[in-house]
Parts: sequence; C-alpha cells; structure tokens
Amino acid sequence: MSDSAHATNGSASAVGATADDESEAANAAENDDETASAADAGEYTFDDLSVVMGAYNEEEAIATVLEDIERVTDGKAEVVCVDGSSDRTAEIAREHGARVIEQEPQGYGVAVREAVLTPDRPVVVTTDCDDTYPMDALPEFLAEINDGADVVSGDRLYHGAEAMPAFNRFGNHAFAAVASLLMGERVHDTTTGMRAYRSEVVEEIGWTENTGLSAELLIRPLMRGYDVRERPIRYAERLGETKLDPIGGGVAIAKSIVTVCLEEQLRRF
Ligand SMILES: Nc1nc2c(ncn2[C@@H]2O[C@H](COP(=O)(O)OP(=O)(O)O)[C@@H](O)[C@H]2O)c(=O)[nH]1
Ligand SMILES: [Mg+2]
Repeated sequence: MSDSAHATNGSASAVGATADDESEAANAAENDDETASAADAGEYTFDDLSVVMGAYNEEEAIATVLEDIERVTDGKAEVVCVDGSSDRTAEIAREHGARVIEQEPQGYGVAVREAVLTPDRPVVVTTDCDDTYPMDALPEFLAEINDGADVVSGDRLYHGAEAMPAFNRFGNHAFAAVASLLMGERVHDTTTGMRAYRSEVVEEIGWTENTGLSAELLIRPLMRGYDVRERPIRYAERLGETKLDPIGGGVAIAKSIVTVCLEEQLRRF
C-alpha cells in the first residue's frame, strides 16, 4: 500500500474517532496492506479464488460449508455450486451468495468437471459439499499456489482419516498404491475431493472420467510434469448420506486409475 493511503487513514482517525474505530481502521489498513502487497508481488489473494463443488441433496451440510468459506476468505472467494438436488440445497446455496448451476444428476465427475471449468478466476479449489473438508486449509492451499504449485492435493490419509468408513480407507490406500506404481511416483491420496488448481491447468487438459474424476485430476497433471504437491488435511465425518456406492464406485475408480495412467504413459512416446 502507498504512503498516501496510510496518511488518509491516519488523518481520519485523528478527527475524533473512537478507540474502537481506530483499531478497526488500523485492522482494515492492515488487511488492505496485505492484499495490496500480495497483489504488488504478483501473488493471488482470495479475490482470485473460486471454491467449487458438486452438490446432490446436501441440505444438511451446505450451509456450514458455505459459512466456513465466507469466514475463512473474508467473503472474498467466489463459490460455484453445480447442483442436481431435489431438496433445498440450491436455495440454501443462493441464500449464501453462491453461484448455482443446475444440472441433472449424472454422477460426481460430470458435476465437478462443470464446476472446475466454470470460474473465470485464476485459482480454483474443489471441495465436497458435505462438511468433511477443512475450509481452514484454504490459506495454506493458496500459499502453495503462490509458491509455484500448479496443483495442491489434500491428503486425508496422512492423519489417519478415522472419520472415513474403514472399507473406503482401505480402498483409498490401495488406489494410491496402484496409482503410485503405474505412475512411478509416490502419491498418498488419489481420490480426495479437496484440491487447489491453477485454472489454466484444468483448462489445458481434456477430462474423461466420471466417478474417477478426482483421481484423473491428480494423475494427468502429475504425469505431464506439472508441480503437484500433496498436503495433509483433516477429514471430518460427513453430514448427510454419501452419494457414492462404495463397491460400484470403487470399481469405477480403479478402472479410471489404470486407464488414465496407461493413457498418460502412452502419451510420453
Ligand atoms: N451435482 C451433483 N453432485 C454430486 C453427484 N454425485 C455426488 N455429488 C456431490 O459430489 C460430492 C462427493 O460425493 P460424496 O457423496 O461426498 O462422496 P464421498 O465423499 O465419496 O462419500 C458431494 O458434494 C456430493 O453432493 C451428482 O450426480 N451430481
Ligand atoms: Mg464426500
């Protein structure tokens, strides 16, 4: 921030402001300072961020998720919700200022592909709409992007993922092991729903998977040499019912991992 802006705040508080006003003005100036200096340094701020999600009958959870995003980003992040619900989810999302795109329910990946490709902002973070992912990690994810990462992937298994059903936890360890073998690079959580992406990365790659889209969104950028980083995140128990069938979904994800890894290996020749 420029010196003249400091002078303006200083003189405003000198003209009979209360102590509270002064500290608020100081805080506002400090926040502006942070925003301005981040922008000066060419860094992204929450004004450059879209948080996107697919939502299918998540009326129990969506308000909490959107309130957390609002609180953590000071209301600056844009929220895009691709919604196929028959309950009050879309209405609650609109009440909270989210941009809602209506879509017939066609599976996780169809919704999330639309969600990641919709924003015009340069950084996109995906999340589920079920209150399992920690929106408090948004500042850290943005910092990693500013540090040069193209994709930042939340690793739920690092802390044990106690809140995840045991079958899913076992499956997710297995998916990560198989994907690591096929890619020749160790990854720890291929099916996480919380990641940050530079928008140009998601726009440059053609996406083919539905239930396996989360794995694809990790594997293709990694195998094309983008800077992909995993960061541990906490994973909480879900509000409302899961929308994915663990067995059918698990088979679909396994197929996606094998297909996408082989396609990317072939691309190298
Ligand atoms: N729009 C839309 N969203 C979906 C669909 N299937 C799943 N979702 C959403 O995608 C996210 C992931 O699904 P979820 O049930 O949490 O899967 P889990 O995390 O594996 O239990 C949630 O926010 C769901 O509401 C769908 O067909 N359409
Ligand atoms: Mg979920």
